[in-house]
Amino acid sequence: MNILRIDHLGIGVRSIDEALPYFEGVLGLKCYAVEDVADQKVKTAFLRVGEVKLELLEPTSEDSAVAKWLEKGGKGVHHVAFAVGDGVQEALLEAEGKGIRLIDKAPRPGAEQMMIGFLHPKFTAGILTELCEPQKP
Ligand code: CMX
Repeated sequence: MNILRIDHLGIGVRSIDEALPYFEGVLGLKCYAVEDVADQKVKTAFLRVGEVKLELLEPTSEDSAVAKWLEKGGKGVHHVAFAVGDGVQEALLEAEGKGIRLIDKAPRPGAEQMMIGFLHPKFTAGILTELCEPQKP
């Protein structure tokens, strides 16, 4: 599948404003971008940790996937995002061919000008898995 690295860890929070003082004030990380991802019904805040990023996810609608996850008691890491080298579409097809249920049949836009696609956690050792690559210009 040509996984290049972990791109980011998605961390679900009720409120970015309430979570940031821990990440910035205690861990000393810096939030460098805040972005609404309308398609996913979340507001995101990004912090860099070496070459990996943390993506804080605050639901912007009660019917967003993150809101439902929080509502059911979800806490902390919500998903792991892997950067793929040969395209998200190809990686999704490869995963499907190996029996993995796809959440996204085709890549869709995510934060930071990335194209993203999710694999279902029931088929991925319980880890909601995102595959991502930079959008092509
Ligand atoms: N990690 C692990 N398991 C998860 C999960 C998560 N983040 N979210 C849900 N699940 C599990 C649930 O616990 C549930 O398991 P059980 O059947 O054992 O109870 C199962 O998946 C189904 O969950 P559900 O609550 O019934 O919710 P849905 O089926 O409606 O949705 C999912 C689950 C994964 C398909 C949905 O959350 C989804 O489409 N996620 C992908 C999109 C997303 O999360 N976007 C936000 C991030 C945006 C970004 O990074 O830009």
